[in-house]
Amino acid sequence: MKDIQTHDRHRLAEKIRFLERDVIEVITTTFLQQHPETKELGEVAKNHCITDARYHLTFLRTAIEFGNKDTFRQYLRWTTKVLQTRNIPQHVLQRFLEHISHALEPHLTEPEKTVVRSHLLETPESEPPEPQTSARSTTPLALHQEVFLQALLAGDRHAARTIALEAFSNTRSLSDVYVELFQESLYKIGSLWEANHISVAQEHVATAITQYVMANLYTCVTPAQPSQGKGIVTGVEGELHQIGPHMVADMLEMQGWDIRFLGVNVPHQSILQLIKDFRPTLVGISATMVLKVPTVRDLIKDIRNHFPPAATPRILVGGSAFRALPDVYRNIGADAFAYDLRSLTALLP
Ligand code: B12
Repeated sequence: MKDIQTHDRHRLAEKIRFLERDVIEVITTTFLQQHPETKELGEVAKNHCITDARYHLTFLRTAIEFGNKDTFRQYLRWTTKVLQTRNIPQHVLQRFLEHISHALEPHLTEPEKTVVRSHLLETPESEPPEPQTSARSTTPLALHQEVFLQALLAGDRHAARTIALEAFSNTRSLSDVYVELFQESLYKIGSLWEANHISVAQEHVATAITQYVMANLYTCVTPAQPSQGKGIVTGVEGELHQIGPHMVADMLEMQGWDIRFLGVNVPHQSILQLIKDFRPTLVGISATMVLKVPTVRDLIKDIRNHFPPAATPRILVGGSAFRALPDVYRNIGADAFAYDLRSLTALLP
């Protein structure tokens, strides 16, 4: 983004955050007035407007803050698809984005308006996003993957467990089973939900089954004796995606790290306290939602402010948010980023 400097981007992102509440109110009122057909839906339509506007604004300011318009484009492609599969035509989204632009513009300078318009008013491409994948189609576990996904869709946790144990006995590699079976199947589950082919309940069932199978599978391996040092793995406040960091914690433990896995949505003060008490040399932070990247940045800043450089652990970040923004880890003060479990292994001593 050439039209605005880095510090101006931060200021604009902050301004959007500050204006959020008022802008949401203006957009909701205008949108509902201009679409009288939504009247019969009453409060439901209003609540949808509020939620959508909050999402659009949050993704907008995050993309602006990190100077990465592609993430907003990707978000719009995703939103377009979710709406289309629910019979909401693309022009409704476009009108909605125009309302956001109009509501923001009176508060913006000319260069800021240009940036906001360039994000909001470019027609979102309607083709579906590329499915996230890191497994090659020729992977030795391709067939297992196919059937594991079917077991998740069928809600059959016993079948899923059997398939995973079988895959493990073939490969003897926990990271292969984690990535090729669990991760890839969950990415597909996400795409199916996005396309409205499965319900939220089915997505939850698939997640719960995967967690059950992971726990079962982990009893089949013997972690190495702790020899690498201490580490903690955590998700930031507001982040609910737990399986990725769980895998990272398991993998580090397998490789001889003494690990404390905190789960996700952890208050930052508690993370800082644990670092103080446990004194890890490694901290892994996970974020799935791009809009959580600023929260990761704040946590890293707090860690660096709280501990002198010699006592500061090495900070690794990962998760889908960073897969979408692979260079951002440097700007937010992390030491390294790992794309998945295999690249994590490559980063470690
Ligand atoms: C399961 C799931 C949920 C569950 C999570 C439950 C749980 N206990 O974890 C629940 C229902 C809570 C959920 C909620 C939401 N979700 Co969700 N979810 C998913 C789903 C289907 C799977 C996530 C997953 O486990 N992936 C598998 C793991 C293994 O992959 P991973 O996290 O990328 O981890 C790997 C690497 O990234 C890396 N890694 C991860 N962390 C770390 C950390 C470190 C330090 C390192 C080094 C590496 C590393 O290693 C891992 C192994 O290789 C995804 C689909 C997807 N594409 O991921 C959607 C998805 C992420 N969710 C999505 C959405 C929209 C939401 C909600 C907003 C939905 C809603 N309307 O409420 C909320 C947001 C909640 C929040 N505030 O965080 C979207 C995000 C779209 C976007 N553009 O950002 C996705 C992509 C679905 C989709 N295709 O539309 N979700």
